[in-house]
Amino acid sequence: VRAMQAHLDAYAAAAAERALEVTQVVGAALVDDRRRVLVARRGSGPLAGLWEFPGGKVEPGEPDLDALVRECREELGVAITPHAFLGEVPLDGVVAGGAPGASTLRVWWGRVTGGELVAHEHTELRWVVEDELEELDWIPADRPLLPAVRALLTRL
Ligand code: 9L3
Ligand code: MG
Repeated sequence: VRAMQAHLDAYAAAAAERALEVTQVVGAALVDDRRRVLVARRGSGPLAGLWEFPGGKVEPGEPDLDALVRECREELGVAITPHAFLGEVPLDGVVAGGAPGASTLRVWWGRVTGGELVAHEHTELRWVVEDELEELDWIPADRPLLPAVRALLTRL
């Protein structure tokens, strides 16, 4: 009985820890030397067809910027150099693929520093100028970041 109680305690502790785990998502606003930013169209899932800044979920214990570099390598086939933090937006934890609770989408801007762009997970990649940003059909989470991205493109 004592062994079973210890087992149940451990199980409850692990479950409580999981419930507190928050899925963080990182995204990259990659710019080129012509004042354009890279946008990507999601190919599958509930957000299929919508545009986003490429990126994805941060793994447990992984630093945000490591996740950003990893996601760009996995999704786009390129090496990137992050330059500065652009902004963050709250995300529904369940929508983000994690436990209920507050998650965030954190976006940095940066540049492609190696490799050739290939859409490994998206249906389309496009370099757009500032004026083209608002009219795209965005994932709701990404739209609040557009003023910061537009300001960035203007001052590049
Ligand atoms: N998400 C929203 N905006 C973004 C990114 C990269 C991701 N710019 C949302 C979509 C998913 C969740 O975060 O619900 C996890 O992203 P992914 O791992 O499916 O790319
Ligand atoms: Mg992704």
